[in-house]
Amino acid sequence: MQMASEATIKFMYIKKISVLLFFIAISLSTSANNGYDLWLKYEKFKDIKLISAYQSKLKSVSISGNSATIQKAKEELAFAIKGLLGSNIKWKNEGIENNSLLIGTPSSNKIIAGLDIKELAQINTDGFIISSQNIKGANCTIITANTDLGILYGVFNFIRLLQTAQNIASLNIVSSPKIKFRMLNHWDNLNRTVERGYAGFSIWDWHKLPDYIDKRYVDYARANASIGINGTLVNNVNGNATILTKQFLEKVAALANVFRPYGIKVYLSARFSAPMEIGGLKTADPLDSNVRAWWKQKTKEIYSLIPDFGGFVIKANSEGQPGPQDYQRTHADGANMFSEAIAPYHGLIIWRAFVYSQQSKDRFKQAYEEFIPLDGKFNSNVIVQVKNGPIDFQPREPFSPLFGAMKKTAVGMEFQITQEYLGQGTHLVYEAPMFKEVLDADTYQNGKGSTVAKIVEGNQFSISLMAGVSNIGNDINWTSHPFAQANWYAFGRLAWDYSLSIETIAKEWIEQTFSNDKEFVRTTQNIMLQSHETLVNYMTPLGLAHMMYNGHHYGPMPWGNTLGRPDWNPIYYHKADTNGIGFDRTINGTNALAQYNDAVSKMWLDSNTCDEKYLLWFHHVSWQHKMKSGNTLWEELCYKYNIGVDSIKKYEQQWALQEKNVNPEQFNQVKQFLHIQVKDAEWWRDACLLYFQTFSKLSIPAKYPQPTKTLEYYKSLRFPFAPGN
Ligand code: BDP
Repeated sequence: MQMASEATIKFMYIKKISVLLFFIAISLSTSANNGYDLWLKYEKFKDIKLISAYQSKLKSVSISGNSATIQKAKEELAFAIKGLLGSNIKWKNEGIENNSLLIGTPSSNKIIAGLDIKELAQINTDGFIISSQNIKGANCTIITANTDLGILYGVFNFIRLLQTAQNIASLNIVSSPKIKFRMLNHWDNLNRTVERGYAGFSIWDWHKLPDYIDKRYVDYARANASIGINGTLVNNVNGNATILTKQFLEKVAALANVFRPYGIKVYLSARFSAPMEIGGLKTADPLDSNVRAWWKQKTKEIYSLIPDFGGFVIKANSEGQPGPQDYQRTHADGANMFSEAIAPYHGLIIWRAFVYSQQSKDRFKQAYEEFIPLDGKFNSNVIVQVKNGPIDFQPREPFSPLFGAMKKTAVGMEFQITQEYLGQGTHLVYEAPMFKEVLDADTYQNGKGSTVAKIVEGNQFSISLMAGVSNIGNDINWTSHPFAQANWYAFGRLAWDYSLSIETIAKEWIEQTFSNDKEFVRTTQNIMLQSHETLVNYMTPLGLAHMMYNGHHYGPMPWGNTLGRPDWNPIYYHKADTNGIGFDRTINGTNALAQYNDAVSKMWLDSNTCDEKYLLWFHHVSWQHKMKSGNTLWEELCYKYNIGVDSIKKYEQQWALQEKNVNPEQFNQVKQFLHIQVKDAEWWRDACLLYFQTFSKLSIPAKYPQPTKTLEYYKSLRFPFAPGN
């Protein structure tokens, strides 16, 4: 073998090094752009004037208090300033200086106490105040609150002002969350699969816990605290009793330790039959004294490991889960058993109202029918968690009639952030308009203006709750679709303050996540604001619902009629026949409309005046039914499906022009996802119209593209390993 010359070896060595450097450079330049940092990106401003304007207002910073929470606030601020302005904070211990930032509660900071700020009485324990003050001739900005957690929230809010390039010279922000418990619900299994999760596996690495603490847990807590989320249910509502064993509780305790400084409490889903499965009892009857004693003991054990444990979430007698009805007891009997066990520790019992059985003629009505008779029978530390709509997180649902109808029971909201029925991991859908539509809906239950949001805020109860089923997984960017991060963000912002506008939330998210470029923000915000209506148009227009594939729920299957229970089949929901389409929920049908206050049912009672968004939710109308546009129902359906497809195509074109404004990695990711979304929208349109055409016997107007494939083709599609199932 010929020996390589010294020069060749040197050359190869240099080549190797440069290849290595190239890869290091690539990974450094892209690591900041893979979406991991969420809306906490803290990238240095390009605008030098803005940097110096901020620097001149932040000559020094003092922060008082020495709790772990204050320490986190301090770290975050230093990290953000370093990133955004490229400079280190000059920390000051005492005294006042012109153009400084002063942070503390009146009890930790004498100067702030001396200001005697009246607004502190207006905010609750989590609220904060950010205001510009002149203290003894020095112009300062202060961040104050009644608690250290309020300070942390205030600091995150101050950082948001910087990220969104706000003027901080004259501030007067008084902010307090309207909802007390602002929670994420993770439907995460102990084997790390995530029910209805589309962003990889669970971020909880149970096997390595409690000894290995993934940095993700800290970043998860930072992200949640930054938007005010203060609770996390870490395991699936389809519970596994193993989470309640000592081995797993120690793992949960390790997570709780990470979250505590960020004000986030841990909750657990309690499997009703756990006393039998892990406790060796013969029954889980909630009135059995041994069962009650078992839960008391278990709760005591949990609090010994996690002193600030938030409470239990229970899915009972729903979709095969065990519950009190297995023993001829009521939901209230079940909930109150837990309530008694947790009362000494001031924890919360969250009892889900998502119940349905095949006995019911109309699944829409069942939760109301089961829970209204129990109103007033739940103990005061129990809150009933109700899904936003009466069925199950469909792209559009009218609000659940339970809101406002339960007068003597606290009722919380459950939204689904994960996009089970909204295109899953690949469709761009900004959910804030969907959340807001429900929150703003008037129930009329306590007179005009009793919006769902006000009912959830529930002033007469000491507990109020908004929960969102999480869309988080271990994908590098947490949520698969970069824009799905906006849904996590928007959920938190609305749980804090449901009066925030969807426009504001979208804008601030875009600015923090991508860029402050005005044109980019405008275009992207427009896409986001329209995206939900667009999805409704190409999936379930005019009040259609639940036409997704069996099981995994990806894609259209309006013909579905093979599952054992009628209410699991799409044909149960749309009821298409040769006469027409839609579910008659008037007095001629199931009369579900009667569950609403008269003022509401009046709006939806008549198929000629009913808001067309909800038409087929409440009426079975003929294919020739005259719509407000002058179209027949069939023509309107064709129009809606087509406008849905056209809108997505338009977003695809608009996004293609944004290359210069977004980092290449996320730009390309969104571009590819939009392409999938276009294809999926066409698939939805063609599959649904071809299928409904078998009943309407009408042709698709010639002005629209005609399907290029047959109905049989669409029926033959299978997705055996679709995620989240
Ligand atoms: C349905 C989901 C199912 C959940 C259920 C629930 O398909 O996976 O377990 O909701 O909320 O939407 O309990």
